[in-house]
Amino acid sequence: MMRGRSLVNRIAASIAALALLMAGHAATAEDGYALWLRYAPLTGSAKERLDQFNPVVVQTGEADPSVKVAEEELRRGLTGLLGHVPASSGGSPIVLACNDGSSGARGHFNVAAHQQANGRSLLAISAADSVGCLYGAFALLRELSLGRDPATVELAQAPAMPLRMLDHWDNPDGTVERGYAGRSIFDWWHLPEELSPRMIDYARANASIGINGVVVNNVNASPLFLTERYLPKLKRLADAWRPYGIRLYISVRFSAPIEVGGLKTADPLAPQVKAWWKAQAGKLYQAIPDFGGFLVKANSEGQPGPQDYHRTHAQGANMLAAALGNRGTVIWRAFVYASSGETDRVKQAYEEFKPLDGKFAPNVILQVKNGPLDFQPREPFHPLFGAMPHTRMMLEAQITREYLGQATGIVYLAPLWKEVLDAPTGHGATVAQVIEPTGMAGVANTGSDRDWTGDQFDQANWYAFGRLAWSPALSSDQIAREWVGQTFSRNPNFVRQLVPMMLSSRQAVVDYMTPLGLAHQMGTGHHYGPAPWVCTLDRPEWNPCYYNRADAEGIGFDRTRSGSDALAQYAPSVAAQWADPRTMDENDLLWFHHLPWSYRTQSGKSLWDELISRYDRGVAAVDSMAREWQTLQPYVDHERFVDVASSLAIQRKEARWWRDASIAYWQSLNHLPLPAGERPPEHSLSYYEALEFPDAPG
Ligand code: BDP
Repeated sequence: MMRGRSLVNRIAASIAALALLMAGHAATAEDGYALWLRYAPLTGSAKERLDQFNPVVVQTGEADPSVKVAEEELRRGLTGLLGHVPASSGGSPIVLACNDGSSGARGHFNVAAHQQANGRSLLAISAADSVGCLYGAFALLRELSLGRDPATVELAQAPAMPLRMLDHWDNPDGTVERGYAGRSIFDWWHLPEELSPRMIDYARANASIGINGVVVNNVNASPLFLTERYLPKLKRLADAWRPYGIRLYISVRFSAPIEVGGLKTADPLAPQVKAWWKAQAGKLYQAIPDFGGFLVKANSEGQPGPQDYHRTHAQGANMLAAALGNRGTVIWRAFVYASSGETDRVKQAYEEFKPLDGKFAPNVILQVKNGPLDFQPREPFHPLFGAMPHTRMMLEAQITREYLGQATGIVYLAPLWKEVLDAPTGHGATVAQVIEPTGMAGVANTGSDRDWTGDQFDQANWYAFGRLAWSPALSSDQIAREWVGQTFSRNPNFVRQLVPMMLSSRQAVVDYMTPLGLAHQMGTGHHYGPAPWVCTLDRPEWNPCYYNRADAEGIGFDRTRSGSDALAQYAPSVAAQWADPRTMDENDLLWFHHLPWSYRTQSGKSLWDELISRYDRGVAAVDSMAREWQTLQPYVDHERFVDVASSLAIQRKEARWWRDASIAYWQSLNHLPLPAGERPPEHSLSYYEALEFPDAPG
């Protein structure tokens, strides 16, 4: 009896130790590195169904690298989901058919379960090409990760747009412009000899959401990327990513012919300049046969460009397009504003590019930011969408949160992008429809931090960007559900509570930072924290005061006919919706209108009171996220629970800081009392004005 008990105890103790070990193992893995590709073991009925299905990954013996990667991923994913290595025979085969003769968009796939004569199911992943198969494998794993019954899986998908890209603002020295997740993930120093395993995990993550193009360097481009020294480095990356369906692109500096080519000019019409770029393209293609092309920021914020030689953007872009030939694409950015003169900054891109409609070569794409200013918490969509019917146009979004609190707390960006994608341009199409023939690029938020994005919840933004580029029709809600289920927990209670928090988090950041259509009120340079008082910078449009136009009487930017008339750049049906402050969506109120503080808003409150209630609403929303997160502890591993909790604590402080500093400044102008019962700012205006952030990253 005693002996029996002690044996039982010993066995129990070893089981406990093993469980601890496994838990320990899991805990060390739960640092966010695995992203949404965790493949955590299924439980309950989902586990029973997969066990019963007993998937067997059929080895095709195909030499195609993408097929091999797909098979590997299926094995890896199923091992995680099953809790053991999948059987090698006797179960339900998963078969890849990667040359099924179908036509359609590159990357499309079908996944379907069939009943076999022997009574077992068979899961077929079929596609016209091997990358389609890889996408199919990832899609199947996503379904299974979310607990779907393998015997009933039926997917038929195709990417909505051909180009689904990440733009990295990474520099050769390892810094990342507007990066908040550590240093660059690209190790140019050790390349080409060493390829960090991170480069493969990065490619897996991208392929899993359908990203198929990566610009590896900053738009404020170093000419180094066009030197012989960098060619083998770029080649090594391109070779590593090819199986994952990712093409490599680089940002180029327009004056590179002078800086690294030894020429006296970079004039796009000069024969020696044309010849130099052609030779560069030739070398790139020789090393990287599927090289994607060039991304160009020209004549913007001090960058060189064709206008330095009195040539147009089209002349500059077309010269590079000719150098690439029809194998590659020039992606020319529309983010420009003049370094002299004064027009409303939000009007300038339209003024410069609209007259060039139809003048760009067929392999040039104009890349337009979602809004006409610069990645603000909320902007109306860019008036160029739909306004250049003879120009290929893609959308540029910012995944890294330069102006939205950088990498703290929870700010889920899918609702921001959806707002733009779903907007009718008034030219007969929504923004999504305008860009669908072309694509979407997202400014990446990755870095060397273990969790990749500096904040667990910013992984959701990388994920959401890819999913929306794959299908802009997906809802923010569905994408959040997918991400939460794969990344944290599939527990329905957890998902039910967390997803609404994510969905409302973007409006929260708008509310506590720049409510009612205010914009660009962030601290100069670092763009972190509030600075609406700044009014002394050289260029007028660098100053927050330029955008708020606040004084004793009122606040807001008049962009109607009585003001800058930026409204006239929109199609008449769209302009009409914003023309009247009394009927328009007040989310954009002060973007288009300058109004007295006493103006009666749709809530019946004065503009001043409404503004304050919006700040309060934002602060309250963050408080409530932080409170709710505490209740979610039972569902989340300790490491990530604590990580998110401390990040939310910072966001709570930031929300108060934004509210208080903004109110203190507006009060210094309008001298209005706070509505009864309102908490006064915690500090004086001079306190907020004196804050400095010399060590801010990015
Ligand atoms: C702004 C950033 C700046 C970028 C610029 C751009 O502050 O760092 O270089 O956009 O998009 O948002 O070119």
